[in-house]
Amino acid sequence: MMSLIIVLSVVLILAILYMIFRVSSLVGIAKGTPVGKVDPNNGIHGTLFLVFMVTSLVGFFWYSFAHFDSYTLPIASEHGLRTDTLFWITMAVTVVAFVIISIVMFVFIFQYRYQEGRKAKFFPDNHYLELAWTIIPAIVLAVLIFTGLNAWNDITSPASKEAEVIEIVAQQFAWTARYPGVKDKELGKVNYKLIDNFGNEFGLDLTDKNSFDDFKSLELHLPKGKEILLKIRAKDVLHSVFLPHFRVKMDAVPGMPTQFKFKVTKTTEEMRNETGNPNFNYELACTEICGRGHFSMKMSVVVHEEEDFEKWKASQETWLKQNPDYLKKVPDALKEAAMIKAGMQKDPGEGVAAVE
Ligand SMILES: [Cu+2]
Repeated sequence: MMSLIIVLSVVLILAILYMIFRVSSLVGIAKGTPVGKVDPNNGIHGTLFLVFMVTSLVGFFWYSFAHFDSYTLPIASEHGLRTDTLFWITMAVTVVAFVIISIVMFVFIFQYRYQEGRKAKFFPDNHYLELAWTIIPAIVLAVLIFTGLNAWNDITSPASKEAEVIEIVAQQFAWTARYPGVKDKELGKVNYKLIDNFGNEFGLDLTDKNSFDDFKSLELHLPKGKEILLKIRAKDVLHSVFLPHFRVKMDAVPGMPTQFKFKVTKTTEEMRNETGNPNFNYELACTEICGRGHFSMKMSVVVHEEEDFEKWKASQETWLKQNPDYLKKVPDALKEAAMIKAGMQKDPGEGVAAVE
């Protein structure tokens, strides 16, 4: 009902504007102004177009340079350098085209404005001109697209075997990370049908022995200088993983796991020194409008040197240890192994200095 009223009001307003226009032209005719006569302010309009061109171009360049630091973040990943270079090359090419087109457009409006007694020149076509404005953009675009495609193919190529695999799970409105654990370094199997309200938010399949030492984290910890493979999934609606400093962006799609591999080049500490901001923290943000709480969907990211990262991992409690009720889901034959692997029971083979 409300939208019908809005549509009707818009139609009415348009009709009223049209009537005002009609009335003013009729008044003009009644006053004796000849129809089709060029507005005496034509020259002023032409000049105003030039003024608009100069102020907006100056404003565009001033803003782009003066506020450069507020819209470009420092890069902290290997592929980020490459994508940023491509981005700035594309930007340079398009800005040159934009400036030329703007100048030609507005200068022509001014230069060829109506002047009494001037006749237009008949200029049907020019093959050389048409070839030039077809072939030059075609070559430039092909070079941009193929270098971009090449970079994209490298960035999305399979990760190496040594990559640090981390799972990131999106849901309205939080991120949860799952690490494969320090014992087997393999993520346990998951099944969405096993997700419940009591603690199994990952849908961890406890019949798979790789799941015993998996652990959960509400902060994303990453090692510097090591390839990282983020395995991404969503539990409800579309979300999007965005790690702006690493130039990582990948949608999290329910029912369709995605992934992104990258290598971080600066630890949180190094970034604090570089930016001169002792409170600097990397962050992961959701860049898909996923509901009312979308704005709050972020996660802190901590980048360590590799050995500190290993220490951090070793200090984490396994998911199974935090949710001991789920031991009953582990097949009887695997229970003891599960308790040892989850750090709930000492490994008899390892002696006194074992887990815990
Ligand atoms: Cu989201």
